[in-house]
Amino acid sequence: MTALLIIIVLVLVAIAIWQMTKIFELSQVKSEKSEVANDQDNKLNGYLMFGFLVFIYLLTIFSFWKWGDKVLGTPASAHGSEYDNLMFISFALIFFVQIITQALLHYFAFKYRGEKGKKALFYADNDKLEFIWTIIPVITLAGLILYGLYTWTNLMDIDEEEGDPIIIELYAQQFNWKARYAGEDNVLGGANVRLIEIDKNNVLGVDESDPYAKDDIISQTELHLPVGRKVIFKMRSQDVLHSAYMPHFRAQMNCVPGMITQFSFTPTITTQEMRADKGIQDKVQNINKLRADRRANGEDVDSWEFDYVLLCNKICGSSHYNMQMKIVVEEEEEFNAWLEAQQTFGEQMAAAQ
Ligand SMILES: [Cu+2]
Repeated sequence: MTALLIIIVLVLVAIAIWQMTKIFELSQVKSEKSEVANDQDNKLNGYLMFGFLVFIYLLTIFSFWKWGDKVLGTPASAHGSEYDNLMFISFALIFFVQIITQALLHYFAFKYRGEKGKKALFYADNDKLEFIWTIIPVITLAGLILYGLYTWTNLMDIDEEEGDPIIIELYAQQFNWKARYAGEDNVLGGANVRLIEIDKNNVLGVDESDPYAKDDIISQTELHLPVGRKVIFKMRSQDVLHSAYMPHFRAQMNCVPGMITQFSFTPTITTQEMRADKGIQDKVQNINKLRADRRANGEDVDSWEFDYVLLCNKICGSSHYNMQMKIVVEEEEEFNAWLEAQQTFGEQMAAAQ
């Protein structure tokens, strides 16, 4: 109610100001001031446009200098550099065209500013010019789109028969992730939200009667991946749209309630190796410096060590910002040892009886 009253008062004040300026204008004796721009006005506006051009160029240079290092660093998956190339070429092209067209736009606005006695030339059309400025964008955009499609089909490698992939389910719910490994048979058991039984800790709704489900392994805290082996992720969502985002691996796929979406990649750099990466080390140092400052102010924050991370990249509710899971990429033997130590779904259900 108070908000409504405040809005009404603000609207009334705005109307009052508007009416007062009108009265003020009417009361002015007609002077030299004309609504029509003269040569001097046009010249001033031309220079102001040049000023704006310089401003956007300086802003661009400043942004590169200040935030240029905030881009994603070394890609940690096999398709990562292909993805980065596509991104870089698209950006470079947009940047190049933007620099040239902005300069031309502002220059011509200045050159053909209004001047007394100068009359605009009536120029109906020019087929040749129109052809040129249509065909160049058509070819460029078609090239970019084809290159994008080629990259996409190349990295959408979800063929289960090829390259001995390991099958992992990513299960999204407000506001956490769970991972289910397909186990020894490398086949995920059936699952359905209707089969969720909290009493038995069957939080993913895995079908107990499905023989494929017995050896499945559910991890609630960490996602372990073996380096150099293709992983096929099958994503499910329990409630709303989520998006499984693994920035270091250049991977993202929506998780949609009622259907299974897929994405696959091959991790190429272990967590240990990535911790030694120059870009990552700089980032860690910078964050730990900020945290040390906060500690000095009496805040209780630990220093940070780099880990790969699975994030949610769809605004899915109030705790969306904290919907994440640690990813550990390790050598195949370490991975197998970790997997070995986990309880299978069958064991978990037997223990819950
Ligand atoms: Cu989410």
